[in-house]
Amino acid sequence: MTSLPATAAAFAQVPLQESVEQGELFEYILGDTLLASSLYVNIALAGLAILVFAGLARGVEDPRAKLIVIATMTVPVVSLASYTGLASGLTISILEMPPGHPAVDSYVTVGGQEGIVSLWGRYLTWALSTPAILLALGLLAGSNVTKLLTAIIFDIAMCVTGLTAALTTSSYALRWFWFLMSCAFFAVVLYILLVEWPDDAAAAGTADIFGTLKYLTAFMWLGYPIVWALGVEGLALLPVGVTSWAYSALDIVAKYLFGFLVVRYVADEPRGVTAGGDYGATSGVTPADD
Ligand code: RET
Repeated sequence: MTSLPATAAAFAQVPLQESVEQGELFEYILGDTLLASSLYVNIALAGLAILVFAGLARGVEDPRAKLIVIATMTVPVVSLASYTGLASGLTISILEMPPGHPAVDSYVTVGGQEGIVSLWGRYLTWALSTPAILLALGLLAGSNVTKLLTAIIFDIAMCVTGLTAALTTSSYALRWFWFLMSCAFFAVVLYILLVEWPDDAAAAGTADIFGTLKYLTAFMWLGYPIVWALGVEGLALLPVGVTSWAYSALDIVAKYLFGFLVVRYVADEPRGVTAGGDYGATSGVTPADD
């Protein structure tokens, strides 16, 4: 039997995980103008984007065109909730990094807890918003279901492993291992976007708009892992406010400008969007019987 002092000593070794109150995080964010503005500006823009997209798509009749609009509108809808969750302190934590992490020198203390400010809610909600972006792109390109699902599944895997990288506190090397795994999944998404879908779009007659969206998406999305690597989660070369603004700036283009271009194009209901046997098209094409 273990003696009482030995049990007490064992308990003393268990690190007590102090939890920071949401209210303390909410106020901490408000006290950091750069960090706060990176979130609140996006709450406003997400709300505006929902209204603008709905206004642009008012007269859309074709079910397939409507599906593309709904997929695109999902993005600011998720974004509004995501940024509100971050700003309220709900999806933010103070995390103590593993030994060797460069951010150890730039810790903050909130509610008695020391660590970095991790806005992990971003990675979580990307698992909902980025599949919607890919759904809109895949539908525009006239992708088959196999490619569409492959892109979406690997994209969700990318976001979840990115979240895991951010939340790993056991080992510095393990954080980067998760990061690399996420990059590998990202490569699959980029392959479909840049190699597979352009041919489909050419066949569907949407090559012009798809060409623009393809470059916009590939270029902007490549920015996210770069920000992760340079930001407070990775090499900690950028402070938390700058890291957060970098993501927010990428979001403004990758979500709102992207969405605007998609909805504006689809609102005219061009044949490339309404034709094709799948997804409730109205052009009178009889679906294949296989
Ligand atoms: C992480 C870190 C791990 C490695 C990779 C990443 C990629 C993230 C991307 C995010 C795109 C987000 C968008 C959000 C819009 O709502 C998770 C940063 C590869 C590509 C477009």
